Formats: sequence, C-alpha cells, structure tokens
Amino acid sequence: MFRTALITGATSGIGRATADAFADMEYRLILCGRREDRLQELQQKLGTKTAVTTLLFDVRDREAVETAINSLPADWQTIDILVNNAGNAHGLSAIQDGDVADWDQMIDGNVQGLLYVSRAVIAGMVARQRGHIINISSIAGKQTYANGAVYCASKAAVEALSTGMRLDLTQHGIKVTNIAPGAVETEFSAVRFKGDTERAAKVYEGFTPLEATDIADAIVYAVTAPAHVTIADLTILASAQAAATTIVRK
Ligand code: NDP
Ligand code: 8X3
Repeated sequence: MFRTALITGATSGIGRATADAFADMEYRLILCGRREDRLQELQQKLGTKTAVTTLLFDVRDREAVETAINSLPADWQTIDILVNNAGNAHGLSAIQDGDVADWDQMIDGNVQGLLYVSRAVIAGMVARQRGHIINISSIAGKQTYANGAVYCASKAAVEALSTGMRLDLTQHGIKVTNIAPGAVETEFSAVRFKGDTERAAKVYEGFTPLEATDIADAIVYAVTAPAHVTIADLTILASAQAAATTIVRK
C-alpha cells in the first residue's frame, strides 16, 4: 500500500532527512516550507523515487495553511502521516532582554503553526479513522534552560499537545508520536543566531552532535511499528549529551 505523508519544514534539517527516508520507502510526499527554490529542488530529486508534491506556506498564517492543504488534488487529500516538524528557536537571551518579535516567531511558529496544520489534516484522519501524527518537540520541552524560556515553553507546549492529541485521537484510530531530540546539527543554530554561522558552529564543537538522519531514523521506526504498537514518546540525545545543557566536550 502506498502511504501519503505531509512533512512541514521539509526544506532543511530533520524535515529534509525525513523526506529522504520516506522517499526511499516510496511514501507519497507532500513537502512543505517557505523556501520555494528548495522545495522545487527536493521535488526534482525525490521525484525520481516517489510521487512528490509541494506546498508553500508559512505555518503561522492560518489562512495560507488551510488554503494550501485544502487545495491539494483529491488523490493527495488522503494523508496517512503528518510530521509536524517546522519550527525554530529565535534568539537566546534572558527573559528581561527578550525580543518580542523573536517570541512571536517561536510561539506563532512552533505552537500556533503546529496547531493550524494539525487542524487542517486531522479532520480527514478522523473521517477515515486512521492516521499517524509525529510531533517534533525537543529536550528543551522537557528541561527548561536559562536564556531559552520562550523556546522551551513553545516545546513544552508541543509535549502537552502530543499528549492531548493522543488522548483525543486514539479512539479514532490515530497514533500520536512525540519525538524530543537533543542537539542536532542542522540550520537550527544559524537561525537562532540570526545567520551568525560562526556562533552557530560553536554549539556543536567538542562533541559529536546528532545528525538529522538520526531523527529521521526514529521517525521511520515510529511509522513502521506494527498496527498494535504506538511509539508514544522518544527522547534522543547525542551520546555526549546528558541533559539539555549538560554536554561533555573534549
Ligand atoms: P532547520 O532550521 O534546519 O529546519 C527548520 C525547518 O522548519 C525548515 O525547513 C524551515 O523551512 C521550517 N520552518 C521554520 N519556520 C517556519 C514557518 N514559520 N513556516 C513554515 N516552515 C517553517 O532546523 P531543524 O531541522 O533542526 O528543526 C526542525 C524541528 O526540530 C524544529 O521544530 C526544531 O525546534 C526541532 N528540534 C531541533 C533540534 C536541533 O538541535 N536542531 C533539537 C530538538 C528539536 P523554511 O525556512 O523553508 O520555511
Ligand atoms: C533544540 C535543542 O537544546 O538547543 O531544541 O534547545 S536545544
């Protein structure tokens, strides 16, 4: 059976690695993001392995989310797997110094955006009484760290939403998996530090961080589990990472 997966944040990092992994499994892919050139490039590359369509929207724009997902052709409307991955941290500063625009990006993107996309997809899953939602949370959603209050809060919200979704959707045959990665080397830190790639690179110095494919592997594990098994919650850390801010560097 061909399965159809919608991945948000497919243009980079974890989302992109998941798109690669799903393409190898010949899942039909609905790849989402804001960078059109990257979506086109992905469609060309992965289109050699599987059917791929792309949707260009900012998850913070509810109308754009709904319009894009509702505009999918009928044969793409049956979404079996939703990977709620789009998100980022913006800034790293004490609460009294926080930039409100950064806060808005994190709360609107990581929380509201996840909700908007979920709302647009869940209705069909409930009607079909089947589906699987993967929410990408973070170790930051489980352990708040200094200077990261708002990002951590946004990911704590994802944790709560995963639990809440599971409570409401299990009776409709929909699985919900929460995945909480530690430090993964992607564009994440470059975005957090507003393009300061030197500062971003320092985050991953002195230890071997996770790679995006490590998280994609976990997502594949969750979606390929037998029908009677739900992988509810996975925390995945680099071997040198003991907790959110405890990393052994050599
Ligand atoms: P990247 O910066 O590499 O990728 C982020 C992706 O999210 C991009 O594809 C980006 O696409 C998309 N995105 C961000 N904001 C929006 C938005 N407003 N609307 C639509 N798409 C958006 O980071 P990661 O791959 O590392 O991050 C993926 C997820 O993993 C995030 O939710 C992050 O919080 C989480 N995470 C990351 C960890 C890490 O250490 N890297 C650890 C734990 C969790 P585009 O710009 O094209 O829109
Ligand atoms: C990303 C991991 O620890 O930088 O969510 O917040 S962390």
